[in-house]
Amino acid sequence: MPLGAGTRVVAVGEAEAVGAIAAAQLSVLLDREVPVAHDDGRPGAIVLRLLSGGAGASSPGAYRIQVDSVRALVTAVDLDGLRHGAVTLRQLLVPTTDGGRGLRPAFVVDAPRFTWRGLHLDVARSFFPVETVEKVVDVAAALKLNVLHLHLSDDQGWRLELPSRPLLTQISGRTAVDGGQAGFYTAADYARIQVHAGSRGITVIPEIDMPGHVNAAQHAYGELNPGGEPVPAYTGTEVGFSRLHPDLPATLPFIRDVVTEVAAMTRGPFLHIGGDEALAMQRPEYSRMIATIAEQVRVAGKTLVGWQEITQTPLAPSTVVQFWDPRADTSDLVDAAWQGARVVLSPAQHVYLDMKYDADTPIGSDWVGTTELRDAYEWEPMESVLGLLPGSIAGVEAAVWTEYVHDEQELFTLLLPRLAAVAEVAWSVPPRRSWPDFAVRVARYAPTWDAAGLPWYRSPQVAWE
Ligand code: TNX
Repeated sequence: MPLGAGTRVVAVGEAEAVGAIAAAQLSVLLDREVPVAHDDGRPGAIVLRLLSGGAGASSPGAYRIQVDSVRALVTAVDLDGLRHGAVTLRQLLVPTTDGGRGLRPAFVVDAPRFTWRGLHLDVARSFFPVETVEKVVDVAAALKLNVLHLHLSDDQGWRLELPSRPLLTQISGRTAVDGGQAGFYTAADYARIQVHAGSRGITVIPEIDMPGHVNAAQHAYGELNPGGEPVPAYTGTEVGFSRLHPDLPATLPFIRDVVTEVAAMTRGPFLHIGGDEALAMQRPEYSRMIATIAEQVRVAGKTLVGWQEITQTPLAPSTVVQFWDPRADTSDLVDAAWQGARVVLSPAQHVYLDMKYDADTPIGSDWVGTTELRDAYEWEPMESVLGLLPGSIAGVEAAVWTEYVHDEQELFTLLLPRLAAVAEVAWSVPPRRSWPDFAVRVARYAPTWDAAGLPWYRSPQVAWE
């Protein structure tokens, strides 16, 4: 179907907002205004059709595309499906013989394998402004991801302004890892990120890391320390040294207020409490603290998410547990999953996108090794934690930690192209995944990244144009 003066997006009712974003993106690609209009039957329409009453009738996020010589039709039973269809439609753009552009004829039926397809971004070690986060959201949405997990606090900084504890950001919003940027989000900034993400089908999950990784909180509030005095700011890259003290009178009110306020500011159903690397605590004490924090999350009406270490504690069946450390014993994690927890897989050796691509990569870390594009692609979620039942895997989440990633340039160079690889593992079933095939297809993203001004890594494993 040729695209040109008559091209328009037809989307009515609930689908209109999705249609408006699709039209705006097509306008950029075609360098001409693509309007959202009602269907008058003339050729050239890109119709986004939302079937009503489909909940339960089909898998969430599924879509169907039919493109012939006169029109393109995207059908879904939910808005996520329409969004996914609109993304795939852009990938059907081809040059036409007369030097213009068109959509190639196609019939596509597609649905995600996993409901949780995420990206974790550490804004605590190095801060990234709202504009950068919005660019990350756009990149994620173009890969059909649907979760943005923001690591908002750590030893090096606190990034979300909270009414009850203003010093968290007044003091620890100004600190960062050595070489990293400082800063914080106001409530309005955080709302803006969530609105932008939401309009692209992405749920924001805030993480406040406790009971370890809390030096920034203890730098702002001395009452969280046994001596009562604020600790110095921390700008290094060690982990596991800081901890909350459950016996101090200020600790429980701190946890309660932080959890309550973050929950109230958050549109999505999840609250991530970290729980990783509390190496300065003994197991029984750690376990009690997690139970206390989990109770506050429950009272605040959110579903608890935590790193795999939280499975040392009995958890409510709805809890989401995030696997990350391939070195760790996973028996508690597997038991928790058998008892009803849902598991998000972030195996560091495949999806920690702060790892260097190879030994010559100037930026990134290498504690789990180097991760070339193929390493991020060739792995199977069902095999990453042995003993899990397929039904307990919620999905897959890539992660970028920012001890050694300090600006937007570095961030996107680490994300692209590897995020495309992880996104495909999260979306496609094994029979639909093949490295040689992906290596060809991934090259087609490069012009779109270039057009968006996004830096990316020219992996030698791909024959880029
Ligand atoms: C481990 S993953 C961490 C982070 C580091 C990361 C660096 C996890 C739950 N904890 O604190 O930033 O490795 O790759």
